[in-house]
Amino acid sequence: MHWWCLKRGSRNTYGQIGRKAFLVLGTFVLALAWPVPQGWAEPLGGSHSEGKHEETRQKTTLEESLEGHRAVARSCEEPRGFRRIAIKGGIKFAQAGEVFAFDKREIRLGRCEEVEITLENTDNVRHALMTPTLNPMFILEFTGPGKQTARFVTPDEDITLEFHCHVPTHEDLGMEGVFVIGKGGKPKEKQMAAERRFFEGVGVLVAVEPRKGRLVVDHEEIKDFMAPMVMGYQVTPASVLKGFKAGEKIRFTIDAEKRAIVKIEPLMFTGEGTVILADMRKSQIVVDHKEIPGFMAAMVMGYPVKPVKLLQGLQPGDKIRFTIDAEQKAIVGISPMEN
Ligand SMILES: [Cu+2]
Repeated sequence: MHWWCLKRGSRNTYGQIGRKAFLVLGTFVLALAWPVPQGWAEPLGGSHSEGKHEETRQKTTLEESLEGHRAVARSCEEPRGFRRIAIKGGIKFAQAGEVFAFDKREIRLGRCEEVEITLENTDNVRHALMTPTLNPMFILEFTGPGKQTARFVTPDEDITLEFHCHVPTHEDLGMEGVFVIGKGGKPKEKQMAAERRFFEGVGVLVAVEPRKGRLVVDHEEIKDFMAPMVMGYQVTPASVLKGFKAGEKIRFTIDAEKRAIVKIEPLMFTGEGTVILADMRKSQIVVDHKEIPGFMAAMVMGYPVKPVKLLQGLQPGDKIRFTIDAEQKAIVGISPMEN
């Protein structure tokens, strides 16, 4: 099966040869970055880094909280060492601006080491010591005053793992710290991606093949998943592709477990209407438009316009056809209509 490639609307022989080279290089880089199995996703072009890409969208609180609790580090199979650590937790360890705290805030551990933690809770309330990102998760939780002991094995990796009191609000009130394992460091992107299931991307459809349940999309960076590039993906179910055409801007959701795109939403809508006001200074247009299917009912509405030069020469009463980019929340294309 061959996928023709089309990038930035150009299609020439030299470009195609260049892209074949990119395909090989891209596959190689991809194999390093994320274990994409053959057959469901393949790069069809080089990274399109020449364009300006939108800043990565803000994550929702839910996503952030899921991310915070994602297991990123696995214990090693055979511990190479052993150590005991005593940690105390309670009101009396709090510093200025805090209510609760641990007496130790940074604990250095070896790689692949069995660690026995004895937590002394010096308050008569419930406290915990939890490492949410360790896999399997480590937790000690009990009402004090008192002591409890449990063990875990550190991963064989230079990584910094946060620990905190899991009792609601206690972490924000100061009860947190870090285990620095080996030299410490951020979790590897690769591991993070492998543990995560859904990824959202934005791009322009290059080809749609409903019968094969496939699409090709020229997409922006997909955070923690893939650099900007032209890629072919499986789509499941294939009916998700219904109604989409090449050239459309979309937002799509990749299910890493199903190895396919499982959801597509349009990001471009076309409307028709009459100009009420074209304001170059504010880069806005007010337009009395018909229904924009899937986007908005018929109404008089003001929209930002990008770039502002699209407004040049427009007069009240002009009939126009316009394109709305739902991601930028702006009109990004305007063309005059006859009558
Ligand atoms: Cu607590």
